[in-house]
Amino acid sequence: MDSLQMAHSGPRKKRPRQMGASMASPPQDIKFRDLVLFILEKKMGTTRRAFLMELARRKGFRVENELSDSVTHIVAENNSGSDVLEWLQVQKVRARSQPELLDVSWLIECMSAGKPVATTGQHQLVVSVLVVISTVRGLIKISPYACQRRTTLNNRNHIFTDAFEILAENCEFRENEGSCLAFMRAASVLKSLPFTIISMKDTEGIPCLGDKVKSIIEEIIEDGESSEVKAVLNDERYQSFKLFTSVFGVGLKTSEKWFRMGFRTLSKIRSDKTLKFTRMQKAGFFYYEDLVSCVTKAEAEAVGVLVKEAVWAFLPDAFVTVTGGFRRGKKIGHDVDFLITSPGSTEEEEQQLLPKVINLWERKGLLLYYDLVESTFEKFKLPSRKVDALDHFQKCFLILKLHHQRVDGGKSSQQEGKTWKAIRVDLVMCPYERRAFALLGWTGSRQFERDLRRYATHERKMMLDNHALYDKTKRIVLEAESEEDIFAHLGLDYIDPWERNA
Ligand code: DCT
Ligand code: MG
Repeated sequence: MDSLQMAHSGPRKKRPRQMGASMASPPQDIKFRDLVLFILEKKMGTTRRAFLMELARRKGFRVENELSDSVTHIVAENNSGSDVLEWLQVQKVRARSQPELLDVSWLIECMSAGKPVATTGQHQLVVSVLVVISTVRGLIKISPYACQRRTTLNNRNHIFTDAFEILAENCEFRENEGSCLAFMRAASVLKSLPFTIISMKDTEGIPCLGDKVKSIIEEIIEDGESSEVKAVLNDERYQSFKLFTSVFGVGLKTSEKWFRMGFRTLSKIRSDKTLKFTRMQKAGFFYYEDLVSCVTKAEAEAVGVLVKEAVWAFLPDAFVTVTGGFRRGKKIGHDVDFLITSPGSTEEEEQQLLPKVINLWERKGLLLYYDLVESTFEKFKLPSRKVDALDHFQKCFLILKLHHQRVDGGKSSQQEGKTWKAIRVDLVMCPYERRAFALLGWTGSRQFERDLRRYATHERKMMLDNHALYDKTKRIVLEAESEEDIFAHLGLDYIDPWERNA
């Protein structure tokens, strides 16, 4: 282990001379003939490289001094897959068509084991599918996957993204999935740009911008607005669907029905005696004004206190984490989402928590609406193939009564008479060992999640959902203690929650 620690800690100041790179090592027995290693010096340094080469050879690995077409594994340190590829491209000698590109952590594990260990996503250097584009500020790299882009709330292209979000919504209302996705992807990539688009030249090379999207960008640059967006905003169907779906519990199907029946306003629908409403829709109408006015950060924090008080009354060791838009740093949201998990609970205690919490709030008169969805979670089930699959954890969709005095000590704006506001809250309860997957899934944004799953499927041959990650090539389920672990399994750079506003 001593030598390995040395491998970790880098070169010592007084290294014996025979460790130098120029020193040819004596021929040693090669035990593992299937592998031919090459260790990249770039960013690793001559001394450490020589040390690792020597060590690997002593353990029976074949290590080449120079790159050749017989090399099967290239080991690098502090380099991304793309860095290594860039380096390979300028070499005079070609490597064979597809050597594995691995992080030095793989070699160190091999040294520990005294034999080659299987390569996993943690070791593999990903050659990200980045497109390099030239801008006034120099070259920048943009991935077609939102999970490889850092998207903060600092959107420099609102004028375009607002337009594409309206067009996407209109396509959703018309159940035109393909176009909906194209507009959402365009909006998403534009949100991540570190500059504002001011001419068509700025759009060159940016992924996810098809001809249709580009023609709309061009029109907005020239005229300040898009005629298509204008038409949508004036469209009766769009306006009605937008209005109807703003009611909690009303989706596309109900909107379609009401629209076909000729309804155009909520007041007509509310007062119609022939219509039947679900329990959810009744609550949606009853608390409509409160629910359409967004939840502020201060209100979300006050709800957080309420949730923690209730949860900790029953499970003092539980972790209560705000997820959704507020975890991504948003200042407003349509609801407040929480993930709850408890390291020390039995399955039964876990299952009992949400009903107990609901019961407590009911007794305190804080529960305005609830819908408890029982868990359909199965431990051994593989992740879903669908990009938009619902998860299986036990969860609860609520409307809570939040007293103004609980927000900022009552300093916030108060309506005359009414001393509280109805707030939409989602609680999700997950088994402790799945918390990283649940947290990643419930933090969103939806576009970020979709692209994570798409990336896992198409670029890594893995399946990811809110419960688990499965490696189809190795046929193993990959465990994770944290979100960082999941990104590492996928070979992705870690993206912080506030950079997931795709
Ligand atoms: N999510 C999920 N499964 C669901 C619903 C949501 O995995 N059945 C994920 C996707 C985003 C995240 O949870 C939070 O969902 P929302 O609250 O709908 O979105 P938000 O990003 O929090 O936006 P808002 O501010 O509108 O609440
Ligand atoms: Mg939310």
